[in-house]
Amino acid sequence: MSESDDEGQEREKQLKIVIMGDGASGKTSLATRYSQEQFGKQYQQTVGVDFFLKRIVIADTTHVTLQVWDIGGQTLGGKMLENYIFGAHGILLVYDITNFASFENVEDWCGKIKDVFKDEEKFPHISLVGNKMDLEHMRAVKADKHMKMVQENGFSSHFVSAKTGDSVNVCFQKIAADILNIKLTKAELEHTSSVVKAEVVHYNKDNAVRPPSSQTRSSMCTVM
Ligand code: G3D
Ligand code: MG
Repeated sequence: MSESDDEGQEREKQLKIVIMGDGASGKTSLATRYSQEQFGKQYQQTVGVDFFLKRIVIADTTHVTLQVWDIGGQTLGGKMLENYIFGAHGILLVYDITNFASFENVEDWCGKIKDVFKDEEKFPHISLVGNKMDLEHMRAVKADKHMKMVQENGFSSHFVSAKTGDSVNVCFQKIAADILNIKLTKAELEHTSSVVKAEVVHYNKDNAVRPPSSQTRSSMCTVM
């Protein structure tokens, strides 16, 4: 399918999704896995990549472009952090299931989100994402602790492995569907081959403070 024969133009939506969490929790690995279906290669070495675009189809009819942002080395006190979060439709709070501190710090990351969105009408969809499920034998955060946090805060819940790719596509697919209020059937959740295109984007650092509007989506990006 070419770009132009997408007859459902008015149905095409773009969602800003931000991946947050402690350093080494696996944010970049998750972004790499989702965008390029690989682990620990190119993406991390690619200077100047702030987000990538991934076009997906939900429930066979809704075309969505996910604009996935990795906050990179931004810490909670980082000056640019608010600009990364601003305008997000969905936020993944990623922690490493083998690192308890990374789980505890999720609350602080969440506090930052509340701060940024305190005057906004729409609060983003927030998902608690336990990464490194391939290291189950080294788990330091019990699943019930994870579920308690999910329930107390109204988060959605995901467990993934960026390393093996386990549940990564489904995680993003489900988050996008939740944001758009589309209910996926079990079959659809398991059928993750509806990804049609992924692009890595170079985004001018000088402009990084502003999230791009949906109108400018592909024209302002350099596609690798
Ligand atoms: P960050 O972007 O949140 O800082 P990274 O995290 O994506 O750079 O990942 C930090 C380290 O965790 C990396 O290891 C990476 O390979 C590893 N990692 C990320 N996701 C997974 C996962 O799902 N399973 C396992 N086993 N490891 C993972 P190094 O050794 O390169 O620092
Ligand atoms: Mg990183």
